[in-house]
Amino acid sequence: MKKFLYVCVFLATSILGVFANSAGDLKLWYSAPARNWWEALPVGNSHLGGMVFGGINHEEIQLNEETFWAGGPYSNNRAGASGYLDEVRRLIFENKNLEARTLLDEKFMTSHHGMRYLTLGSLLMDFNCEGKVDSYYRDLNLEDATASVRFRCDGVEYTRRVFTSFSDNVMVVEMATDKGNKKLDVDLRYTCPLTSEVKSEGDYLIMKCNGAEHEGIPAALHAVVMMRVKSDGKIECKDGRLSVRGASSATVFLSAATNFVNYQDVSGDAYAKARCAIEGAWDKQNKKLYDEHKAIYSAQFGRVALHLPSSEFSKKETNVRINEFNKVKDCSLAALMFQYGRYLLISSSQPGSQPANLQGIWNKDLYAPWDSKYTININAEMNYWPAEVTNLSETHVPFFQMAHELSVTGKEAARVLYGAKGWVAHHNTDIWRAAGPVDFADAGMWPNGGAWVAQHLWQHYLYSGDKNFLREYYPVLKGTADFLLSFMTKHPRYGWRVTAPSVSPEHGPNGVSIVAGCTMDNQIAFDVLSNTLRAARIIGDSKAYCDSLQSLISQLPPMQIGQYNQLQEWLEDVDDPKDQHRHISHLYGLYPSNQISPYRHPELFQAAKNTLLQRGDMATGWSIGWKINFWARMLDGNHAYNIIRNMLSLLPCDSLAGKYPLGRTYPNMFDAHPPFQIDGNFGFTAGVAEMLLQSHDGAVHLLPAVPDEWQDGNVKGLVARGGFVVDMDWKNVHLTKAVIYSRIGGTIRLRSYVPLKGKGLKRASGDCPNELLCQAEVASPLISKKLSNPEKPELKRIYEYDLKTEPGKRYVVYAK
Ligand code: FUC
Repeated sequence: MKKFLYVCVFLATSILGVFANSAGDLKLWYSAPARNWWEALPVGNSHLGGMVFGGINHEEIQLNEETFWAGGPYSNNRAGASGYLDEVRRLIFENKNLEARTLLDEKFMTSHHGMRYLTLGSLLMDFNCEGKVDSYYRDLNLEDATASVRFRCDGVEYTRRVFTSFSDNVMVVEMATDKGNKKLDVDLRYTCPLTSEVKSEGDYLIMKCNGAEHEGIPAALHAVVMMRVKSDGKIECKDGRLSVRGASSATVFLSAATNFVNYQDVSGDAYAKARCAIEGAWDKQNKKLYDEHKAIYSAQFGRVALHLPSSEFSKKETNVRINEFNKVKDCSLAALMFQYGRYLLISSSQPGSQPANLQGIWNKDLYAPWDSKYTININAEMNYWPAEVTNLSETHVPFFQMAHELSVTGKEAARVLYGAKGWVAHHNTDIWRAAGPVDFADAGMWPNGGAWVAQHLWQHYLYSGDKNFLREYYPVLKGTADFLLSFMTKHPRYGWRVTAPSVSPEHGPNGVSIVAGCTMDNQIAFDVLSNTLRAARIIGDSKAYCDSLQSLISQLPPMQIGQYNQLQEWLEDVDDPKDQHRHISHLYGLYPSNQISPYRHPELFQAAKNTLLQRGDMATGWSIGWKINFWARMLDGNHAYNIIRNMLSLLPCDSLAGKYPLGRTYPNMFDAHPPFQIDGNFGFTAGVAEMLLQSHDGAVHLLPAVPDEWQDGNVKGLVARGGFVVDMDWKNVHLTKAVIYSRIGGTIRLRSYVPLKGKGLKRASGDCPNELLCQAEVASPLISKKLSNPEKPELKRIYEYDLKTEPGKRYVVYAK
């Protein structure tokens, strides 16, 4: 009896030990295998992705390779379209928007609406665990980017660990039984919904998967997946299976590649690439493989730490925590979601890879929602909002590369569609960098996709101060300004220069979206022109060119306040205060841009707030992500936290969406539009960062929007414009200490709600002393004549200090 008790206590403590460990802020964990894809856990190294189900007798790892897309190089610029531009404009200016839309649908669209991102099928694993199973546990560890499974079957402990190596570009699946027990039998095979063939080649099991035709564009890509196993058991590779028998451990090396070289070239050797990856990894000991993987991953992930108050509820498994988030106090779940966004960005976007698409790199379907493409009227940009501020600048690189490639395809689009100079892209693109309009005119005729994407180049410069980077990408940035210089036309009624035709994304008064010069267009144009102007001055472009930019800036329409004290979405005052549309495009100027400041233009700030209140707090996943950032910019941490609550609400899976109308987070913490769209995860992460640190409005604002719920906490490693890395501690929602590391020197202007002390701190005086921090401006004078309720925003008192820094030095400041 004593012995039995001892065994029970031992088992209980070891299981509790597991649970206690896994209750940390950096693990997603579960007590049962995934029943569906939204419970499976994502691993990825930006090229290769896997969704790990963690089954007991039957494991599935759904596979993706980032370049496996349908179709092949193509263009969707409609020949002859530019011949109809004047007619379209005439109709718009005569208020015949419906007729303009009909003409656009007829003359500007093609049958090519973008290619789709494909799944690569799955790796299936069948085991021999027939007996009684207990002590099941699986997790995703954000500290080392591994997914693990363990359980006991008939008293034998089985473990599995999966990672997609950042150093060797292979997926590694390590399996073992405890105490060298030779009980491990496993059969490995592939399944793929596309036409595929599987063959063995020595001890390699290889699948060749044909790509897919789409909208008449033939499949130019195929993929090769291969795997090989190391084990102390007996290995056999035949009849479409790799089998291991009587092993105590086995390690699968799996690789995948396509013949994609770049958006114009599909002459790659998929087989050679996949084989080379496995051969490169094969001779390494498992420990070395893991160590090298972890070193690369954690060098990025480990730069930022965030601690928010935890409670007894934080110890529960992840799906339970999401389900209970709105009923109990478990603030640290928001920290986990924040870090998960960083994990997903690192795992889906690395230099040399494709940018993260609508689902990052994780897609189980042949026909994914919205083709899992790049929607560049908000979603793809949102993916990269956390990149600089959460210290993951290298993840931004694929997006810069995409901007460069679009500047090539978009030059042709500008010429063919509008007879214009420079380059343009519309509201979608894909791996082939199609730049023409897609879907239908009301959504697709939006000429700002390239312009918005290119703003990320300027933002990278503001965070890094890297003039070589600016020089390299200046032609891309300038190309968006060149387009506007030749495309924007004088509005016959108002005299302002406007974009026409255009839309305020996916939204229009009276059901027609086609308009001239909506507010978002004007704000984007202001960014394009004024940031290109700054870059032109740094690079030393001609005075004549700078003057032309300046002149167009002065002719842009102003932001306007309408009859409901709202910021107008269009040139005319036609907003509906009851409209809850997910796109709040006219607040682009509030976030991600910086054209609406509470200090410089309080009326405009108040109007933006009214717009936000009118649109409400609930939305699709990505729109909630945007709203967190908006409320952070409103300097209202409590409201931002309410939006966080809306995001952290469980949706078990898509088939139950009807029963969980408010569910916005799946059990695996993927964000739910629904369906799954990764932008919501990235918008969330950027939003939390924005609540803690802002640097867009002439200063580095420490803790601008901490909610009351986050009483005490600390954050390390966030980055401000000007290249300042900031650590902060707070108590009772007030800053107690900040440590600032200066990467490139320069004076930092600090803004805080509490008075500060510290060596070298001086009360701020005069203009903002750092050009990377003083990008704050409003396009042109505000029209406020219709403001019927001129409420001033209630702002907390701020304190501002200047601190001169040297590159590579650290500075400490304290609350007085
Ligand atoms: C835009 C949005 C949708 C969705 C799609 C991918 O069309 O309006 O909500 O996010 O992109």
